[in-house]
Amino acid sequence: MIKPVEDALLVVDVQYDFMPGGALAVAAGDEVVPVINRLARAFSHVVLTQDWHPRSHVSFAANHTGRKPFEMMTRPYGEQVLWPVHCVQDTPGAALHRDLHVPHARLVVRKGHHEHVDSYSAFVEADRVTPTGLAGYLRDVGAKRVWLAGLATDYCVAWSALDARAAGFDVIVIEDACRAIDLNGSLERAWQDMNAAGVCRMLSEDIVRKTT
Ligand code: VGL
Ligand code: ZN
Repeated sequence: MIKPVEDALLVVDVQYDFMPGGALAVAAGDEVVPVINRLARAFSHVVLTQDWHPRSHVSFAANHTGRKPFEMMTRPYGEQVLWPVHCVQDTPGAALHRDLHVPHARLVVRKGHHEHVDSYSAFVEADRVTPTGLAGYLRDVGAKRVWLAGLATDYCVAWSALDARAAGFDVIVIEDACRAIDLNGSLERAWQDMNAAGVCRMLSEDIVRKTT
């Protein structure tokens, strides 16, 4: 058997709807692209994620009469932020940024595909029990450490980082390879939760040298 690689880079939701001008724009979201391209060359094992919702998705404010984006709504699985319509399956907004160059990425995990449940995490859906299969995949291929980059720090990156810890991986969030939505203090809370869970924080320059 080929020796397994213990480090996997998880690149979260680098999709047009999260870019400036997109449906759920993350400020300076496009700035992560060159950083991730540089990082990815240092990893032989890269997994990408895509937020991938049906048009009828529970997380869209437009699917709830009288509700507006960024309001909260109680669902059977917990509190749900109502978002603008974003990352609808197979639309241009759901596509990965064309400048993301990770030709050796092995797996693309699409999440949030169940109509009635959201999934910020690439590991477990928002009902907190339905697995995506990613933990099993990473374990199966011998990964021990999960390094995270992408969008958004305080939602899909943070939830994925916490679930990766819960699944028993060492977890490092590469801070400058992420950008946040920061809704009502969500970024501060996300870092508190990640620190408490033992998620490490690093800068890309400590992993890869910046070359011109
Ligand atoms: C995300 C909100 C809704 C994310 C996805 O990628 O962080 N945030 N869907
Ligand atoms: Zn989403």
